[in-house]
Amino acid sequence: MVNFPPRLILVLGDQLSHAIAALREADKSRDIVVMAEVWDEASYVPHHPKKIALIFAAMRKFAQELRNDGWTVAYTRLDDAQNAQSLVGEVIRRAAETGAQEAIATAPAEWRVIAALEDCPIPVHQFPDDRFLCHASEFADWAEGRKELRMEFFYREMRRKTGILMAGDHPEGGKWNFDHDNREPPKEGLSNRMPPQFEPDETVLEVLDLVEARFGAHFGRLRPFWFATTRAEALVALEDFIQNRLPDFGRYQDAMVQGEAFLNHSILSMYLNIGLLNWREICEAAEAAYRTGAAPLNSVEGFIRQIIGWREYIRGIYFLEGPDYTSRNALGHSRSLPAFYWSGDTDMACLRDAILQTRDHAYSHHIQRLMVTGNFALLVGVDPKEVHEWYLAVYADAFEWVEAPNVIGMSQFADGGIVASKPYVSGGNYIHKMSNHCGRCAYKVKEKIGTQACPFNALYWHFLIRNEEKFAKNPRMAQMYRVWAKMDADTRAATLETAEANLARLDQL
Ligand code: FAD
Ligand code: DLZ
Repeated sequence: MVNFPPRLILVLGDQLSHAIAALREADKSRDIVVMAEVWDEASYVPHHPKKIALIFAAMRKFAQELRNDGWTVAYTRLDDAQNAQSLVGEVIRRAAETGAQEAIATAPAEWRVIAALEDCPIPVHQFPDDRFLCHASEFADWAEGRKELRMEFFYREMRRKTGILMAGDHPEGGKWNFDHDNREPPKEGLSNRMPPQFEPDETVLEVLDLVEARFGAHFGRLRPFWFATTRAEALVALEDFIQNRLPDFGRYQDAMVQGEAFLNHSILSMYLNIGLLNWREICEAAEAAYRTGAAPLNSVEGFIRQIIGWREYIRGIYFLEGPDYTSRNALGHSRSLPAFYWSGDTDMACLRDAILQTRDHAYSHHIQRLMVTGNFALLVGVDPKEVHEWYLAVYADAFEWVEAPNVIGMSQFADGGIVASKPYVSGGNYIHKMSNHCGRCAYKVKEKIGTQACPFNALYWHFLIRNEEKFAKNPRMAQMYRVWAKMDADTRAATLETAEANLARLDQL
């Protein structure tokens, strides 16, 4: 009988699914699963300590599940003496140790890691990651020949493809999109429905000590740590969302409440992105809640759209646009990220709250990311690469494939309008309408001019005026330029002066 050498089956920290392609390609009786906590991955940006702890703890537990299931697993801990501290280094080391001459991987979700595996001296066969609904090539076919890549049309294709929320050939309820009924301001007393909090077990406690010792200087609080770190726990988190927060998800999707980080959001992105949950079971659970009358259609449709619409669309854009996407800077912005993004030390209440929640939970919700931290960075003209690196570091769910199109494209308009048909910018009024921050802020949202005025107000006009050539002809923005034209000359001059003063103050920070 011929004895074939083992092959190495590489499983990365965001590939913790038993149905992952590389495991399907493997032979349990012959191959060796390789998993490694490595310095290179833990430090290419200063990840939030909670994010590193989530990934390491979930990796250790997944490795144990694989062993229980009969796999041979070569697992490297960060502090192991022999650790080569890079993914490729670990493949080379394990190959030398076991006699393996080739490796199998599920294609990584990041250009940087794909390129590293392609350059590995041990051949690494990369199999498509089929945990997504839409393969990159299917997205490219959809995009081919279209003048604009609008998410809404892509989403309808995904509804048809999956049959989710369909009534035969028609969308359930007669409409594809129920946002008209969504996005209400917070009602008085709207507060957190806390997601379930999981008591750290021995594995988690060990990881927390390691992360504290090695990454304690990174921005972000490690403790208390209550994230799910196994699929079983993530399923509990899913069930909790469906029962307790989904019914009002649509209504309060865009609401912001001081000190309340979670509201009606699912807090599932981090589990979905590392493979503990999959899109299908999440969407089926949400659809079942609608079919049984436990949640209304506006919430369920709005939620499902985020997952089979936005999430898949964003991934399609990342792979369509290629590795240079993170270097795009269509508006030529060059300001450094204000230092308070790393401390929360600002007297603007909305920014402070979003940044402190980020520090405490490695989480803030979509509207805080888009219309508070993202909006401010765009209005003041921060270099989009710096904005991208901040978002990639500070959120537990941040992996480049999903973070970059949201930041470079949706939030900073640095891709020139591929993801967003117009820049997501606003003055203080939007934040005032959707939150209770302004009543607790050092600035006055109703004032536009002077040192007491909410900085978002004058900065908003400054942004529009300095980019007039680019946006005045955009039909979705023309109205704002008409409003500006109708203001008297003194008000316009004072507004721009206020904005300049705000920008000068930022330079002194
Ligand atoms: P919910 O509000 O409950 O939404 C449900 C699910 O829909 C999420 O879990 C997520 O999987 C998906 N989803 C919703 N919106 C998007 C979107 N725009 N793109 C992709 N998936 C989406 N999401 C990440 O997963 N990782 C990131 O690094 C990330 N960075 C972002 C940066 C910016 C500037 C912006 C504007 C958005 C970003 N998002 C990112 C999208 C979105 O903000 C998060 O997915 C969401 O806040 C996660 O919280 P949740 O699980 O409670 O989501
Ligand atoms: C994000 C991350 C971190 C912090 N650490 C590791 C690690 O030590 N080992 C590992 O296999 N993966 C890690 N990851 C996830 C990888 O960076 C991820 O696979 C790539 O970003 C591709 O999405």
